[in-house]
Amino acid sequence: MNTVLTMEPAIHHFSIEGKPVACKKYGSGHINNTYKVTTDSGHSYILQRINKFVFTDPKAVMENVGAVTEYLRSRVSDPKETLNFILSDKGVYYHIDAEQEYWRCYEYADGVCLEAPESDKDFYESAIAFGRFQQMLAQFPAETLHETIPMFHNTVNRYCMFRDALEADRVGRAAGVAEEIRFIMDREDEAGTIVRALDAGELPLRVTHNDTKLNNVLLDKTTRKALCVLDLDTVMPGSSLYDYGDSIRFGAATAAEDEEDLSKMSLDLHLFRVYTGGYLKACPGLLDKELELLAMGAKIITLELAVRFLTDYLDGDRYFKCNYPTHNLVRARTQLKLVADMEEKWEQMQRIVTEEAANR
Ligand code: ADP
Ligand code: GN1
Ligand code: MG
Repeated sequence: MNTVLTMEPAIHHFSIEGKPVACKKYGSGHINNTYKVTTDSGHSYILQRINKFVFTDPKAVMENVGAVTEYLRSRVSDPKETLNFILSDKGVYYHIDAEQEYWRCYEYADGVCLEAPESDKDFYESAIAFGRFQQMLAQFPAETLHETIPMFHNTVNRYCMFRDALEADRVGRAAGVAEEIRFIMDREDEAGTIVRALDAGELPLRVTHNDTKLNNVLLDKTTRKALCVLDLDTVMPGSSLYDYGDSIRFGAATAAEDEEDLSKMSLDLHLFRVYTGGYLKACPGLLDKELELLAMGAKIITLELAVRFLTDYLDGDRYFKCNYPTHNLVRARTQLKLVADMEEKWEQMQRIVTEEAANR
């Protein structure tokens, strides 16, 4: 994946140190086009083309990201603990090229970015990073943030979009996924639990990250301590339950998000406990109702991701990057298998949350 490319010309519009000499595709994000650029003075940068299909207002994204990183910078002890964006020749945090594509550039942080935890400590540290992030943004003025993707984690609306895609059946794939559709529809009522509780004012609306996968956090190379939270594109008002849950969905799973052998996919209860303990420690302000629904957060976000992957499959793979034609279907199936396993382990998940909450 890290192939050497010719230099992306957008880099010349940012005030970087040295002359850019190498440019490689980088990382395994599903949304933006990411490159690592190195210069002759030994500096490295991340250069990204923002996905305009996903983020229809890239300026609003960069206003959010700029405001959040500036706010965090005034609260962290070391500038490496937050992303450091580079100004363009127009004095803003983005560059618009001749094709009206938006680019941004920020300092490459020399750390470890994992697809799966290599030890309990790695996963614990990611919980500390996301928990601390949540805690640091507790007083951030939420009303100043743009809703960069409207109703991003509104699971009820995700079901509506799923129904629309099913009805439209743009590429004729609906007939082949009847079993998956049934599994999803059988859980529709439960999937709305968080949205209903937010609407009823029983759960607080917080400033949340909304994309808390393990590969969106950076660990220190030597100490393996949490260094920095990445991918701030979806920082918006939301629920802590989706943030906590998404980390579990991705990092406490025994297989990759796109594992084809479903027998390999389950919930690792030990890692579930590790993350829960770390998150509750780093984010002590969670309310009783949030604690009560924490395990539900993990189940609902996993279901939501299954719905989103299957919606995109039915829609002809326009949203998530895919490496082969059934990639989204494979992803949806692994998520559904994980939901089924969580149902098997439901009582144990609830007990672990209660125990870790009591041990805080
Ligand atoms: P996407 O929205 O496509 O997921 P990300 O912003 O998460 O894009 O970036 C993709 C990947 O690039 C990340 O998962 C991480 O591996 C790597 N990455 C992003 N920012 C940095 C950074 N500042 N330093 C080092 N690696 C980074
Ligand atoms: C996308 O950008 P990335 O790869 O970190 C997606 C998340 C999904 C995730 C599934 C803006 O995250 O919502 O949970 O894929 N980001 C957006 O892996 O839709
Ligand atoms: Mg990412």
